[in-house]
Amino acid sequence: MVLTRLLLGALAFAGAAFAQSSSSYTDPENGFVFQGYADPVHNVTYGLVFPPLATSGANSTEFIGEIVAPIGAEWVGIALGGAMSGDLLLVAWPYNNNIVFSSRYTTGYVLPTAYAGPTLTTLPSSHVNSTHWKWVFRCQNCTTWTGGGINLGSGGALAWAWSSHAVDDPSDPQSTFAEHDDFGFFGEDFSSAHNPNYQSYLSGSAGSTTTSASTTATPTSTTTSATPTVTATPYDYIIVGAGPGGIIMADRLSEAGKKVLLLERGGPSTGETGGTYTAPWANGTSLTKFDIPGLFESMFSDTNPWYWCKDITVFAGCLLGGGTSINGALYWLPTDWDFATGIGWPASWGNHQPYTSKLSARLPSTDHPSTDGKRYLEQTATVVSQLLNGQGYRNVTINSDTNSKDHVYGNSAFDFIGGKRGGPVATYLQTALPRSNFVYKDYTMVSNVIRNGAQITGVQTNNTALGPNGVVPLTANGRVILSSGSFGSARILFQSGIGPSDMISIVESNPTAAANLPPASQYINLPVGENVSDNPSINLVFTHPSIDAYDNWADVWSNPRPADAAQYLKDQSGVFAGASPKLNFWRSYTGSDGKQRYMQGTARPGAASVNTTFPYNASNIFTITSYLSWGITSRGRVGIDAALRASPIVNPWFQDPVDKAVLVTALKDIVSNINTVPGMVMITPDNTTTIDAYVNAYDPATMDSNHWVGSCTMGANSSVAVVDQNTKVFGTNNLFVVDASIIPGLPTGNPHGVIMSMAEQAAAKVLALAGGP
Ligand SMILES: Cc1cc2nc3c(=O)[nH]c(=O)nc-3n(C[C@H](O)[C@H](O)[C@H](O)COP(=O)(O)OP(=O)(O)OC[C@H]3O[C@@H](n4cnc5c(N)ncnc54)[C@H](O)[C@@H]3O)c2cc1C
Ligand SMILES: *[C@@H]1O[C@H](CO)[C@@H](O)[C@H](O)[C@H]1NC(C)=O
Ligand SMILES: *[C@@H]1O[C@H](CO)[C@@H](O)[C@H](O)[C@H]1NC(C)=O
Ligand SMILES: *[C@@H]1O[C@H](CO)[C@@H](O)[C@H](O)[C@H]1NC(C)=O
Ligand SMILES: *[C@@H]1O[C@H](CO)[C@@H](O)[C@H](O)[C@H]1NC(C)=O
Ligand SMILES: *[C@@H]1O[C@H](CO)[C@@H](O)[C@H](O)[C@H]1NC(C)=O
Ligand SMILES: *[C@@H]1O[C@H](CO)[C@@H](O)[C@H](O)[C@H]1NC(C)=O
Ligand SMILES: *[C@@H]1O[C@H](CO)[C@@H](O)[C@H](O)[C@H]1NC(C)=O
Ligand SMILES: *[C@@H]1O[C@H](CO)[C@@H](O)[C@H](O)[C@H]1NC(C)=O
Ligand SMILES: *[C@@H]1O[C@H](CO)[C@@H](O)[C@H](O)[C@H]1NC(C)=O
Ligand SMILES: *[C@@H]1O[C@H](CO)[C@@H](O)[C@H](O)[C@H]1NC(C)=O
Ligand SMILES: *[C@@H]1O[C@H](CO)[C@@H](O)[C@H](O)[C@H]1NC(C)=O
Ligand SMILES: CC(=O)N[C@H]1CO[C@H](CO)[C@@H](O)[C@@H]1O
Repeated sequence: MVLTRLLLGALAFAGAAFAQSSSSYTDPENGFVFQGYADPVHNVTYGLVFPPLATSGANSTEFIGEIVAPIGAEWVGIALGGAMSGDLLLVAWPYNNNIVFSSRYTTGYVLPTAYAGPTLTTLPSSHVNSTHWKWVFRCQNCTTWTGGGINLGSGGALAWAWSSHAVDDPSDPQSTFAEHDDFGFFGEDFSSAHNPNYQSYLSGSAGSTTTSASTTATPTSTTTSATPTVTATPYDYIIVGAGPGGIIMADRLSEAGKKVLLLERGGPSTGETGGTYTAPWANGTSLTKFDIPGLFESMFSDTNPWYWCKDITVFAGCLLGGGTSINGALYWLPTDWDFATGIGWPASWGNHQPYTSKLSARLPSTDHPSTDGKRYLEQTATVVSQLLNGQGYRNVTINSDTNSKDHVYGNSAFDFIGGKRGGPVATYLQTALPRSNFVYKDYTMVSNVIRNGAQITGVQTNNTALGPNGVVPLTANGRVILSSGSFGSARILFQSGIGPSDMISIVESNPTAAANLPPASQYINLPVGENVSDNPSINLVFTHPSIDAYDNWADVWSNPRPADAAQYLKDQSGVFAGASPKLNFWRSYTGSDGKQRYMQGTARPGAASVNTTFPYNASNIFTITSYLSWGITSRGRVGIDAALRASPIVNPWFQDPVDKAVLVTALKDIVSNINTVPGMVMITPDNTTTIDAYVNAYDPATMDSNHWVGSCTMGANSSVAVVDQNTKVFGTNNLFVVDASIIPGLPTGNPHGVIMSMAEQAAAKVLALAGGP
C-alpha cells in the first residue's frame, strides 16, 4: 500500500555496511588529508579530518570538513549521523563569492531549522570560482548532539543531500528551501580520519606528511580484496534474494531434492528468524517491529530505519522477506485476468488456479487478524461502506470471491497469522530451512553473475566465506535464479553485461563493477528496466465524527495506548494485531481509448498529510487512497546512476493521459454522494480546490505505490522482453528471474499475492524445463 512521506525521512543509515564507503585522499589545493567520498553522480566531494584521539583526558569534539561542489549544486547538506531526523545537519551554498552556511536540526521529516551549539568557521582554502564552490570549515562542538553523536573510533554513516534549486534567500544562513532533489549515503571510517597535522591545518598549513595516505585528488570507493583460502561448495540452484519470489522458489526447488542456496543481502526480520528490533513496549518479547502488524505505520517514521535498501531511491525492503517484511500485508489472491494475455502474459500462464490454490493452502488470508476473531478500529470501514452503498457497491469477502472486482468492497485482508506478520517467511521459508539440501546465507550481496557467454557458472558475492573471492559456483547443469526485486534484479543484470547499452556503459565507468563485466563481445542487449509500471495513487482525506484516527499512528512506537499494547502482548489480539488499512474496494472503468482499467480503493484511519485552511478535528481524520491498477497503459523505466544506485529514471505514472482521466473520474465518483453520509467532510482537497486541480498539482513522487513490476518482463522474444515463458533470460542457458520484475502488467490489487502465485507456477515451469540439474 502507499504512503506519501518525504523519502529522506525514511532512508537513514544501516550500520556500517555501505555500497559506497570513504577512503583517504589529499586535497590538492590545501594539502589536507581527508577521509571522504566523491559522489560520482553530482561530483560533490565530502571530506572530514579529526584531531588525533586523546591519549589522556577527553577526546576533542571538533573536526575540519570540506564540501567541494560543481556550481550547479545550489545547496548541499550533510547529516553527521546518516539520517535526517535527530542528527546534526550542516548546510551550505555559495553567495556573492562567499559560502553561506548553518547548522540545523529536525526531529521530523520537515525543513530543518537552526541548531545552536556547534561553532562553524570557514577556513581560508574555501572559494567560489567559475566552475565550483568549495567550503572548508572547522566544526567545533560537533561530535555529539541532541540524541546522537559520532563514534570516533569506528565506522559510521554520513548522509548527503543535494539540490539544483536555490534556497529562498541565499544571503540568510537560516533561509528556507525546498526539499532536496537527491540524497545518498556513504560509510565514513571515522577511525581512519584522525590526523597528527590537524593543528597545522587549522593554521592553514598541511604540515609534514606523516601519514600513509594516498595522494589521489578525489577518493574512490574502497574495495575488499580477499585471499582465496576457502573451498566453494557448488549448488544446483543459487537463488539471489529472500523476498516472496526467492523464498517460494527456494522452498519448492529444495522440496524437489535440488541442492539450493538462498542468498540475502540483509539480515533477520521477525523474531522467529532471529530479529530483535522492536518498540520499547515490546522489549524482551520475541515480537519485533516486523511481527507486530500495528507497527506498520512506524516503518515510515522510524529515526533508524535500517531495513530500507540504501542504494534504491524508492522504498524497498533489504532484509529477510524483502517487501513482505515491511509492507502493509494487504493480500489478494489473483483474479483470472491477472494472468491474462491481454496484459502481456504468455498463454501458457493462464491456468493460474492450481498454483493459487497451492499458495492459499500454505498461506491463508484473513480479514480479521486479531486472535480473538474480532475486528478493531472499524469506524473507517463503516463510514466508507455507507458511502459506497450509495454508489451500488456490495460487501464481499474479497479472497472468497476473487473475480468480483467491480462495485465491490470488503474488509481488508492480510497474510497475518496468529496476530503476527506471516507471509512467506513464516511459511515457505520454515519448511525449507530444515532440509539438508537447503542452505540460507544472509548479509551476502550478489553484484553479478559470472558467465561465459550464454553459460552462467556462478555468482559474485561479497561473502568471502562462501568461496574464493566470494564466488559461489554452480553444479553441472546448475542454474541461477534472480529474485532481488524490480530494482535489484535489473541492477544485477546490468552488472552482468545484460541490458541496454546505456546502462552497461554506466557499469563500465565504475572501476569496481567494470572489473566484473564479461568482454563486450558477450554483452546481451535486452530491454532490462524498460516498460515498468506502478500504480499511480492519490489520497483523499476526510473527517467524520465517528472516526478514531488512532492519533494518526504517531505514538504506536514510543507511547502506545497502554490497554491496547497490553492486550496485544497478552495474546496478540486487539488494535495492534491489524495494520492500518480497514476497507478495500474496486470498480471497473472503460477509458476513452475503449480499454478497460480497474480502480482499487484502500481506506484507513489517519492521513499522511492534510492541506486545508479550514479548522478540522485531527482526531477524526481518515484517508481513501485510490489507485489505478489492471489495464493501466502508462510505462516508465528503471535504471542505475554512476553510484550504481537504482531508481526510476522515467516515472511511470500518467504517461498516458487516458490513465489520468480514468483515475480522476474514479476520484470524482468516490465523493459523488458524500452529502448522503451525515458528518463526512473532505478536507484534502477541501471545497476551495477541485479534484481536477488537486490531481494536476499532485507531486508525482508521492503517487508511488511501491508496486513496481515489469523491469525484467516476460514476453515473446528478446526485442520486447527479458525472460521467456519459462522465466529464463533470453540469450542465456541457465539464468532465470522470478520476482515482481517479470510481471508484464499490474494486477488488480496490491501485488504480493499475485507475485507468490506466480512464483509457485514459475517453480513448476523451471523444474519441468529440460537441461537443468
Ligand atoms: C512500503 C511498501 C508497502 C507495500 N505494501 C504492500 C501491500 O500492502 N500489499 C502488497 O501486496 N504489496 C505491497 N508492497 C509491494 C510488495 O511488498 C512487493 O511487490 C514485493 O515484496 C516484491 O517482491 P519481490 O520478490 O519481487 O522483491 P522484494 O520483496 O523486494 O525482495 C527482494 C529481496 O532481494 C534482496 N536483494 C536485493 N538485491 C540483492 C542482491 N544483489 N544480493 C542479495 N540479495 C538481494 C532484498 O534484500 C530483498 O530481500 C509494498 C511495498 C513497499 C515497499
Ligand atoms: C561528473 O564527472 C563526470 C566525469 O568527469 C562527468 O562525465 C559528469 O558529467 C559530471 N557530472 C556532473 C553533474 O558534473
Ligand atoms: C555544544 O552543543 C550542544 C548542543 O549540541 C549545546 O547544548 C552545548 O551548550 C554546546 N557546548 C558549548 C560549550 O557550546
Ligand atoms: C575551481 O575550483 C575547483 C575546486 O577547488 C578546482 O578543481 C578548479 O580547478 C577551479 N577552477 C578554476 C577555473 O580555477
Ligand atoms: C576517545 O575516543 C576513542 C574512540 O572512540 C575511545 O576509545 C576513547 O575511550 C575516547 N577517550 C575518552 C577519554 O573518552
Ligand atoms: C531492552 O531490554 C534490555 C535487556 O532487558 C535492555 O538492556 C535494553 O536497554 C532495553 N531496551 C529498551 C529500548 O528498553
Ligand atoms: C461485510 O459483511 C460481513 C459479513 O456479513 C460483515 O462481517 C462485515 O462487517 C461487512 N463489512 C462491512 C464493511 O460492512
Ligand atoms: C555484503 O553487503 C551487504 C549489503 O551491503 C552487507 O550487509 C554485508 O555485511 C556485506 N557482507 C560482507 C561479508 O561484507
Ligand atoms: C495546498 O492547497 C493549495 C490550494 O489548492 C495549493 O495551492 C497548495 O500548493 C497546496 N500545498 C501543498 C503543500 O500541497
Ligand atoms: C474531536 O474528536 C474527538 C474524538 O471524536 C472528540 O472527543 C473531541 O471532542 C472532538 N473535538 C472537537 C473540538 O470537536
Ligand atoms: C467549505 O468548507 C468549510 C469547512 O468545512 C465550510 O465551513 C464552508 O461552508 C464550505 N463552503 C462551501 C461553499 O461549501
Ligand atoms: C517479438 O514479439 C512481438 C510481440 O509479440 C512481435 O510483435 C515481434 O514481431 C516479435 N519480434 C520478433 C523478432 O520475433
Ligand atoms: C508499452 C510500452 O511502453 N512499450 C515500450 C517498451 O519499451 C520499449 C523500449 O523502450 C518502447 O519502444 C516501447 O514503446
